[in-house]
Amino acid sequence: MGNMTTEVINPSTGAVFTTVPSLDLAATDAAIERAAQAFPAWRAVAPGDRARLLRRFAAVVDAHIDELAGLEVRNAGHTIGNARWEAGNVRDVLDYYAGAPERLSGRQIPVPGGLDVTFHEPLGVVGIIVPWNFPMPIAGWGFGPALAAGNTVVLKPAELTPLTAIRLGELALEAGLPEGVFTIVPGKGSIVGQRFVTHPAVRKVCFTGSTEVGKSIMAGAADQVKRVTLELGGKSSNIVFADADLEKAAASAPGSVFDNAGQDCCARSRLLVQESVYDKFLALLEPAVKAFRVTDPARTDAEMGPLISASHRKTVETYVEGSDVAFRGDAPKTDGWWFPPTVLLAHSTDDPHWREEVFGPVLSVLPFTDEEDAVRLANDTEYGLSGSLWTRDLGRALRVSRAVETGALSVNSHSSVRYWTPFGGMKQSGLGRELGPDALLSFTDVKNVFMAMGD
Ligand code: TAP
Repeated sequence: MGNMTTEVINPSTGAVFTTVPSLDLAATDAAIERAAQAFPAWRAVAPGDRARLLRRFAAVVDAHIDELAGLEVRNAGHTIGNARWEAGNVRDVLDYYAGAPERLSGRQIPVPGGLDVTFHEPLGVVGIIVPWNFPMPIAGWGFGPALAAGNTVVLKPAELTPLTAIRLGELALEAGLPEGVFTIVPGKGSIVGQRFVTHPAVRKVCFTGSTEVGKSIMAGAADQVKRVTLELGGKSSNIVFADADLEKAAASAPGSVFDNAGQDCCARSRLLVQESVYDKFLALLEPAVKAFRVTDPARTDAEMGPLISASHRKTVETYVEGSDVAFRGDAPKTDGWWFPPTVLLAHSTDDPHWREEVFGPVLSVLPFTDEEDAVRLANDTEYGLSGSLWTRDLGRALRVSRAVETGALSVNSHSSVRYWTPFGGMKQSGLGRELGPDALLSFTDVKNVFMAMGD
């Protein structure tokens, strides 16, 4: 292990509460080499046995939900309700992909002169790079299907939020996964993360984080034609048509952008309201925003905790300074990186809070005239991750769903992530899809085998 350490801070108080190792290049190489050595035996584990091990891993995670959730409340300021869901999501994703090893079928293709079959071969070592905003789920969306397909995994948590990943690595061993199959490599993106990109034994990198770093990873991966899955930024729209259930749309809008203090790539941080109901809708929205409970995230009634760090809070603040504030909620005035839910009126599509990903509890509002205008405004961004639309008109719901360029859209709700269904971005929000029935195949390569029949 490298001899450096990182201080881990509780964002609700600003206080350091533990330290973790930060691995250097030699230690990273050693972890990758152990993962490469563990690969042949892991891919050879019989499908039913690999499935059983993943189910056991899921069961061990389930037995530690409260502990894992408690770590995330302290380390990331997530509300306890969210953190329990997140730990449960790791369990569910493991259970879901535990069904995969026994169903990873190839095809038999009719050809003359013999037998032709395809195999979905595991890639080898998969490197997973995780951001700080959802440390547990994003880790699980990578390692669940990667392990199920027969790969070994090295995983780098974000420096700010390493604790749950480190614990999941220990729980994997407790569940009986062999040494080297799933290794947590805490450290810096510029050292550990970069090494996943450059080390030839790492055959695929799954990266979730900023579009800027994602682009550099894609460029770096080209050198070895390394596979990548990228889940990047977003600037998603919540489109409210005049014919919608306005009360319901207004009541749910705060959660769609302020959940996890807005540090969610799927946050509906743009609110598009049809102009005929614009004033009425804002009047309904104001009390909902003011009632959004920002408090100690360990409290079961907390709806929002603090931002992740002091520097991130400064960045978020720059979007509010000098902007037209419609109304704001409340936040504790104590130590810690608190920020109140804030609604801003956009005056132009060039306003930075309308155009850029704020990644904080800031909602930018703009009126639109008709369906065509709504679609044009929603698509006026380099991102394309998620979004919502509210209408009672089924035809319009279908037309707008097809027209908005995003990877995941919900009608009369704000759902983006369900482990049964594909998740990922269009345009500069990403490349590839996680979760759902097909994600497994992105951790494999197809091999075609022809066997001559003979005479
Ligand atoms: P990033 O700075 O991109 O960091 C993400 C991860 O990449 C961290 O583990 C980071 O390590 C590592 N990293 C940084 N530089 C690297 C490099 N040169 N090579 C390899 N790895 C490197 O983003 P962030 O600030 O953590 O997260 C916020 C952003 O991520 C937002 O823009 C958000 O939209 C996006 N995001 C997107 C999604 C999805 S699903 N699309 C989900 C979450 C977040 P360190 O720990 O050293 O920084």
